[in-house]
Amino acid sequence: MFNLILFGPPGSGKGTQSEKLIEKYGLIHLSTGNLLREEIANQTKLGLEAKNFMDHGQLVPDEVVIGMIRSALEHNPKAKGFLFDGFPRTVAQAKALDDLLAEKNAAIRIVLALEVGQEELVQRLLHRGKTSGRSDDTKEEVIRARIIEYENKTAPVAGYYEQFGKVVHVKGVGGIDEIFRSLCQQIEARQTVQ
Ligand code: B4P
Repeated sequence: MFNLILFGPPGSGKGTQSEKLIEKYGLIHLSTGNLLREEIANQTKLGLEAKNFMDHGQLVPDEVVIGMIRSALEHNPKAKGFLFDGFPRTVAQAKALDDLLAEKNAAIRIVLALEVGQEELVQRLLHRGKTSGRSDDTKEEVIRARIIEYENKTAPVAGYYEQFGKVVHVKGVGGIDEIFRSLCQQIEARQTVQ
């Protein structure tokens, strides 16, 4: 099983690059952001609770997202690998993911960390907010709150995986295809995806 994490701040290109990577490598895409937005669209209890956090630029509680990932893993027993996008976002989530994968005798192979400067992130998300219909992309103060939440709670996740030598930093500024090629090189340098 080949499992990778696409890591980076909000707006760094995780969702954009995930679409291309899953197509190329036949991985199952698990985006906690997308899963949460589906819950909101379906007006479930979980979705209504999550919306409150997301609209304020805050992370949704760990137990909610860990539960969603557990269930997604259970629903895909034959997957040849997963691409985790926007998960884990806290060290507690990272440890829970390691435990869930260990139950399948699997592990995270590589963490690809996209590097993008803060002002570029804000501009990208404001731009997306004009068309995405996402309430968390329209207000600059919410976007900046998401970046602060990232620095405080999510950036330490890279340190967690660095102790196992799993993190590769990739420049996330430039053309989408150029960044995609850099990501593919790193994946292929690590292993062959079967
Ligand atoms: P996510 O859905 O994960 O949202 P994101 O980080 O904003 O998106 P992403 O990083 O994928 O966007 P992309 O750069 O591709 O999370 C939303 C919210 O859900 C969080 O704030 C949180 O509240 C909650 N949540 C999700 N997961 C959670 C978890 N595990 N724990 C707790 N809470 C959780 O795209 C951004 C824009 O940049 C696009 O318009 C794109 O076209 C553009 N772009 C991409 N690459 C570019 C490039 N190279 N050049 C120029 N523009 C580019």
